[in-house]
Amino acid sequence: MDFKKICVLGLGYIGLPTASTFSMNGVNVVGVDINPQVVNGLQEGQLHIQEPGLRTLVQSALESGNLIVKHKPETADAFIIAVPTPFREGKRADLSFVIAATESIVPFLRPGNLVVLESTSPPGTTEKIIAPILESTGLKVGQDIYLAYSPERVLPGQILRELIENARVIGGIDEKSAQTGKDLYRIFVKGNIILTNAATAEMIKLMENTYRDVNIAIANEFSRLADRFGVNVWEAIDIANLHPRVNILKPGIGVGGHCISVDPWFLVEAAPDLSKLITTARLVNDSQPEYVIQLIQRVVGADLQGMNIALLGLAYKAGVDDMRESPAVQIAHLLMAKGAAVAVYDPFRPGEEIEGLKSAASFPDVLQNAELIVFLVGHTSLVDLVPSDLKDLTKARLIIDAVNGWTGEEWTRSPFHIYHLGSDDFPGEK
Ligand code: SAJ
Repeated sequence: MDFKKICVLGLGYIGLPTASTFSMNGVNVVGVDINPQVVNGLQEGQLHIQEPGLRTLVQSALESGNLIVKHKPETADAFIIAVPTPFREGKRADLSFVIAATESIVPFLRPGNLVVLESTSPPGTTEKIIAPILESTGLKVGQDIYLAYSPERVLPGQILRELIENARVIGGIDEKSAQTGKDLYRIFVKGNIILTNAATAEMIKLMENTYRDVNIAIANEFSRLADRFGVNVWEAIDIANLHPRVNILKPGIGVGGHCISVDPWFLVEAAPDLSKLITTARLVNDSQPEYVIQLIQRVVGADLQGMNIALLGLAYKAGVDDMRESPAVQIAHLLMAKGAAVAVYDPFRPGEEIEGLKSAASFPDVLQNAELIVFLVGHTSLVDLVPSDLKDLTKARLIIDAVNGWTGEEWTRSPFHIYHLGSDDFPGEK
């Protein structure tokens, strides 16, 4: 099938790169977002999100004339739905954006159109929720129009490259839909395109992120066990990973972001009786910020009232500016609730207001009054610091390094006393 014009609904971290990449490959793209600020900003060349290379890509796409940005969809050969699926209370998937986006294309559907859902969704969503909405037009899915589920699998920080190079799964409601989906993504995807059915594709996406969550949970649990047994977990993981069938991930301050900390709950919601391990892994990762607070208290004592603590890094992971569901932000709030005087700094958002916290304008600023420094997010610019970069900026001599970024002799011999999460050096009850 030939795609001359497509409509992409939702211009966030996935929709915007996808729309821009299609338009740079000669397709006319109408990018749609319900948020007027997003649409107006993009029309003036302003981006509402940060991702390496995205600004240049979007600007080129807009300048080429192939990408236009609007509030509402219009007729097209294909529609891609890439809106968020957050969760509402009780850890249940909120499909209201997916449903609203699907309903918004109904007046513009024509025979021969393809609709692709990219948003992460509970198993069965494409067949049981999307198909009936599309069929309210009288058009029959599988006969008059094509419908597929194709999960995005790109890693924030590397979206533009992974969008093109990663293998792509396309789950059709029937074979013809899957094949039509392949024709569409082949326009720019260089990786393998694997065809399957819609429910399998939905499950694959959830399995991938759940697998990662469970793997991180066991790393976090290993770090607590290592602390109890007087072992350095980082060294132990490195050595264990030399085994050809072992690949343990890294412990840390918890799992953030809008994917891995959310998606496993979609499986739990769909089948709580069958997902005990998944539930436990979520609870382990969600409790990690509290564990970090306990580590801090083991170093400086239980009473944090009035203590000046500098937190380095606020993003949900290293190398991104995204603060959504960030365990670092959670740690800042937990410390403030205990009366600590918290100063925060993220090199990606200096001077900005983030979830009720104000990032210091510069690295020296965050250290000014610090009595304790806690290194939370391993942004390269922070990992690369050496003791002499800090020592004259602060009177603090205690550091808790939760990312194992400041190691080696220069740190051991420095005037700082450093405690590393998951290592054998923490005082107090183990
Ligand atoms: N984390 C650890 N230890 C690790 C790896 C990660 O504690 O060893 C933490 C990070 O610091 C972060 C969280 O986990 O807080 C998630 O980070 P991530 O890099 O593992 O994943 P995301 O959420 O940025 O992107 C994931 C990716 N999924 C997989 O790798 C299976 C990406 O490919 C998906 O497209 C994305 O979720 C998504 O949108 O679903």
